[in-house]
Amino acid sequence: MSNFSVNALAFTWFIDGVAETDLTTPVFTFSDVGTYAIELVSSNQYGCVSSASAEFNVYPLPVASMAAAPLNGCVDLTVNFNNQSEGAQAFLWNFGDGSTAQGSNPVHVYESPGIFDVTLIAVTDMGCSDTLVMQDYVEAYNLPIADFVFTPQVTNIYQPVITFNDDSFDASAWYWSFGDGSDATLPNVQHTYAGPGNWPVHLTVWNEHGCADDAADMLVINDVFDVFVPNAFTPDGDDINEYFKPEMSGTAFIERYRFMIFDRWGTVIFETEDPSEAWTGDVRDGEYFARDGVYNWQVKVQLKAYDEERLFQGHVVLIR
Ligand SMILES: [Ca+2]
Repeated sequence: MSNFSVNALAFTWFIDGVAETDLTTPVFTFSDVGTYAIELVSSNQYGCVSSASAEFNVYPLPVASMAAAPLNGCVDLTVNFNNQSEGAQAFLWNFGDGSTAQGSNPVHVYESPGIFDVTLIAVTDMGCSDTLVMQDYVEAYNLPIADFVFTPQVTNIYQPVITFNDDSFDASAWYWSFGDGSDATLPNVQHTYAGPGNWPVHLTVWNEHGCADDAADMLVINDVFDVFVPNAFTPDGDDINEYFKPEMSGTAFIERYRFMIFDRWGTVIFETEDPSEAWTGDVRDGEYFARDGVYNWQVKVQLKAYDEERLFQGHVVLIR
């Protein structure tokens, strides 16, 4: 307390009418909230008395309190904070990762893994504050890193067994999707493909906290067989373009082969099971020459590693 009395020798301080001390400049501690009437009675050497009074307010302290959810999870971890303080009007948050916020219910995203202390300072309109530190309150888990390799890198259907090896970091569970409807849950697996194609392989891994990462790659299984067929030929004896025959890649993989020519009524006028044999434009093994015109052709192939028969068809123009 400050004492501005003049020409006074003795003092008595009253709080709410109760004499508390004779000290000139006492120090009072108020432990209860409220408004206090403070009176100072001063007297001089002649016994003359004078008094002064003032009101003194003791404001309440707030009580800082918080809740948050979720308290742990994978990065980026979004946490909803909820102020539950009593008697405060302003709220200052420190999320422990270098970020701060104001307000009653902030949302914070933890982008880096770690264990974080969260601090809430609750402040009243009168400037009274309470600070709450929640130690190790939020834990953000790191993600695993998904990666894989497979061999052979590029293959064909005669080498359809592919070995997949996990090359992930911090993985404890695996899910493979091989792109053909098959899957597996082992870290290292072999898978056999049924046919050629570009197969999108996908690996998802999880770490011990259930945090996930994905990796993808394209597995190419080449077809071994293709057919190229001309659309015209001229069997006129000039040694130029005399034959009609499908040109094929992968003839070594052929199990069964049938090449047929039809006339306009759908009658077979030439057929062979020899992939090297060509149509020379005759009918029924040279019985007579076919006329100029358009002829339908058909190639049926059964390949050694395939279940299904392949059918190719089109038409060719014969010109003499
Ligand atoms: Ca010719």
